[in-house]
Amino acid sequence: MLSFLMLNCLFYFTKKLDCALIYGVQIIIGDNRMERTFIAIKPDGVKRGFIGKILQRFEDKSYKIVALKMLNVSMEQAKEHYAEHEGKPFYKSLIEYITSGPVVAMVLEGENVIAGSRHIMGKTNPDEADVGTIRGDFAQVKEYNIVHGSDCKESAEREIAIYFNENEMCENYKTMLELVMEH
Ligand code: RTP
Ligand code: MG
Repeated sequence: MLSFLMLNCLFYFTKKLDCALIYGVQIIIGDNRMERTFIAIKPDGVKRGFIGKILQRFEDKSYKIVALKMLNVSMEQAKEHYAEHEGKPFYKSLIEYITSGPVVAMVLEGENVIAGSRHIMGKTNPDEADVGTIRGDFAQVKEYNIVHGSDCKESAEREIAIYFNENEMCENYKTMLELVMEH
């Protein structure tokens, strides 16, 4: 048991430091890997007509859509969302970009959905994103990379709270995957 815990801690501490502790604690307290994440189709994705195609990628993976809406991101929401990037050279244009048109915001639920959905999205820079990922297939430049996804559990909880109220969560249904896994 002790070596199992140590192995997990070692693994998670090689990941991004800001998320390592949270994942480590999750394993130690024996939580399963069901998570929620915040995903947004950014204004360029909406304007280019890719809402359906992007949603399809996440639905194909059978992640459960727990909340979904289209909205204009307010300046306040944008600044709160991207607070970690304040002061960086691209911060101003990032805020302008995310408030430049509607986004489609959603909460997805599933096993390891935070890392899994970022895998589906691909790397930040579309030049480096694998073919088959959303960014690899639909984007060319880092500043217009079409989709956002939380990068760790702490970010997911924070971002979901910026965009959704508790009463907007629709969890009272079962996906086909949930039904299949009952047997
Ligand atoms: P996101 O938060 O939007 O899901 O993207 P990410 O985690 O893959 O990347 P992050 O480092 O959090 O950057 C947030 C967004 O800022 C823009 N960016 N521009 N010009 C640049 O060097 C630069 N770096 C980042 C991108 O739109 C990126 O998605
Ligand atoms: Mg990010």
